[in-house]
Amino acid sequence: MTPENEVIAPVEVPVKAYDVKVLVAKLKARGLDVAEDMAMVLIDEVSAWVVESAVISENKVDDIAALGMPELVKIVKQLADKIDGKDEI
Ligand SMILES: [Ca+2]
Repeated sequence: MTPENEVIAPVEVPVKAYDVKVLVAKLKARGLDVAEDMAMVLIDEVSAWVVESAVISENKVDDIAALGMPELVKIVKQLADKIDGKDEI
């Protein structure tokens, strides 16, 4: 229950699936201003960390997820490439 005079901000629903601009804006709002080159580093390191962990973990589900990582990285990097407004990949 909210007070009668409380202003509730409208929820913004992205109109485009996997819109990197939306993600970057969300991160910036949380204090993480991500430049394209840093996004690429994050993608490389997080994906490598997940695959390395999948190999040594006892969980078998992450082994299957790790198999799709190269294709996922390719897709995510193409999206991250749009952060600076220039398509370079
Ligand atoms: Ca770019």
